[in-house]
Amino acid sequence: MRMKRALITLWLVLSAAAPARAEDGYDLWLRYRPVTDAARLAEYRAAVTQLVVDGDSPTLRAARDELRTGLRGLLGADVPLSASATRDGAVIVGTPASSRTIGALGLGDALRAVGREGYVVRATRVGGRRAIVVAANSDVGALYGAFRFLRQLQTYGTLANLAVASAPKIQLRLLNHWDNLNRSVERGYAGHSLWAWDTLPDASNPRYRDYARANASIGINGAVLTNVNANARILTPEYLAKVAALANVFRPYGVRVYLTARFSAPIEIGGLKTADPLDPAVRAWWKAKIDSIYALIPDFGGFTVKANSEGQPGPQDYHRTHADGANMFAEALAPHGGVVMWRAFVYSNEVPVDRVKQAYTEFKPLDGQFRDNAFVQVKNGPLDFQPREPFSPLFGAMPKTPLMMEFQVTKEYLGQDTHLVYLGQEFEEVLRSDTWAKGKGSTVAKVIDGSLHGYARTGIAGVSNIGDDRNWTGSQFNQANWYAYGRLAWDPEMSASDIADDWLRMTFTNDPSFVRAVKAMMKTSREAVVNYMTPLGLAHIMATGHHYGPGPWVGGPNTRMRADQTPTYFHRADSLGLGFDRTATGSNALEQYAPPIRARWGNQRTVPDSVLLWFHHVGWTERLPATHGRPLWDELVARYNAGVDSVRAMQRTWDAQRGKVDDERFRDVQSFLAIQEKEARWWRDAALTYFQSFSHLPIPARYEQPAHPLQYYLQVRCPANRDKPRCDNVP
Ligand code: GCV
Repeated sequence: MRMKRALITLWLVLSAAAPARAEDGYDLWLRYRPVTDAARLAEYRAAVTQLVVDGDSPTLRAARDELRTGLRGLLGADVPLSASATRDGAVIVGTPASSRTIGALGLGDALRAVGREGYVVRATRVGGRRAIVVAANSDVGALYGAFRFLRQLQTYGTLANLAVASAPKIQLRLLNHWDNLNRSVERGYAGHSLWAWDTLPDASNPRYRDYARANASIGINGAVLTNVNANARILTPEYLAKVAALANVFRPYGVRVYLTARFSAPIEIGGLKTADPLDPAVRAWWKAKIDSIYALIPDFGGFTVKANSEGQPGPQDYHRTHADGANMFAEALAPHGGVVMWRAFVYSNEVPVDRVKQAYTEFKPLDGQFRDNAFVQVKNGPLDFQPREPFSPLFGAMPKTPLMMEFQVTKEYLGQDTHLVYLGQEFEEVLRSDTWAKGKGSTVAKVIDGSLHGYARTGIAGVSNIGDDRNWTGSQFNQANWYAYGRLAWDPEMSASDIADDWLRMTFTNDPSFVRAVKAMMKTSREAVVNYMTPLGLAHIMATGHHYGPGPWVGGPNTRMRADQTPTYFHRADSLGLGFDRTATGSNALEQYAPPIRARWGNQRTVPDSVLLWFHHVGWTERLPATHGRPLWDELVARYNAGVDSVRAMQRTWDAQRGKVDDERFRDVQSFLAIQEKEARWWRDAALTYFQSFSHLPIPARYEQPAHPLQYYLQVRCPANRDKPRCDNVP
């Protein structure tokens, strides 16, 4: 025993002294670096002595390979493969169908409870010997279980009495890639698209597999490969062959491919004169197209469709409804088991009374008219992925139509690549929001996991933040948002804090002082961005087009843009006050919510500060509970300053981690936080000097005064149409 300890200590010393592998973020949360806690390492080495993977499907081979790589990295030595458990410490992986050992273990009830994709990971005895069983009903369940087992070691959890059972609460857990065929990525801040259409299908790329591995490790089981602003060419045989090649790489990892369908494809690539969804020739064209896709990709998932929104064609062009359009696809996909995900992000040609009312107005009347393999995919809020919005009133309002959640993982409106914002907090806030659709406790999570309305199908989509940057997501901490999205898609009731804990341990270090401090930092980061960009329920005051940096002044009669695309439309500042009256005296968007919410949010005495200016136009000197009894102007100044202060606190927290993590990533994060601090000040000063031109009130002397007059901020330019807008003259 003494000898063993000494050897372990020697190995720890040697591995610490060995030249470190470059930490460029490529490995994500699957780093598998040596366990540095000697007691845990001893425990793991005793508990894991051989690997038995029963079955030889591509998916079980992927599980075996992952376990071998992971265990070798974590334990510092190969764990030998064995055909059967011959000693204490076997890790046995498989399904009752692939493994006689697992079949004989009497896991029937436990396995029944975890369904097709779930798993059971258990310390047990097999033939009188200690073993750990990773069991599932399907090969992909076993793969998920293998990742879960590795996570136990990566996070330094004990293996004693290990007893984990888990099943996803949502069936379709998808990433939506807004990737174009020229490899640009709409709202992408991490380089080019991963999909190298020019070299597919002939050339593969290790990143395709690593992408699928990363997704499988968090349970993501589908990828919509193309932009919702769709290009019909993806549906041509040339491109479908490329899609099939990607599908082949992803398949062992349980990741199915989906595409976006351009509604006018029958005209553009089919030679038809119309795309009318009720025209028999159009329907026949789509049916034939879909049949041809399944001939190439038998497990093709289906289509996401953006129609009659922001200039995209759709059924309304032919005076048909969204349901008519969706049902045409659903009917053709149904025989193959495919689905259509019809987006509710509609943005019609007419400027509406209030843009945030539109999705509900158009879709609610269609409830019950969609075929059962059609989803309606709804953005988390009624507007467009703002730092904070109330939940979309559609959640809870369409009991007869499976609603999918659409989150945006890429941070279009939240500082894009550089600002550190942990979206776990935002996703959690939305998922826990109570719609009151069936009384108290009717949370958004229960709507989308199907439990509230008994949906037979369930799904969730996250707009991907992934590109070909070496670190995948443009910044080290943006990886946490991909990770958190996947974990919440598996279980929408999980705590964002627990997810951050796991992510930090796997991505950086298990050092408890690091995990404690940096987790706290991540948890405050979302409120920080809300405060320095859009406090108190403000929204969409970003510069127009690229949405990077402040632009609250954009709008009014002198712009050539539609009113409802401009910040002045949304914040409604005037000499009296600030905010959009969405109560009965204004646009009455509030009527789209359930009565208890209407009552609370509609009353200035009870509305929470988080949505104050979303629903109310408040006088500059008005004192409300939501402004902590301070005049609105003072509260606004306090919030913008709090945002900047939080970023400075984040910097201090991070600076204190020097030496606890590798230098490469430490410096990366540090330099981005410096950009964030500078830009938080820019946001604060630009917004406050602008709003001050209405309030005519001073910024109290106890606060930092703006570095420049409003005129200065008006001339800061961020070039549009760049992957990563960098702005000139940021103060
Ligand atoms: C893909 C916002 C974004 C657009 C995006 C659109 C959508 O308007 O700015 O880039 O288009 O949402 O979700 O369809």
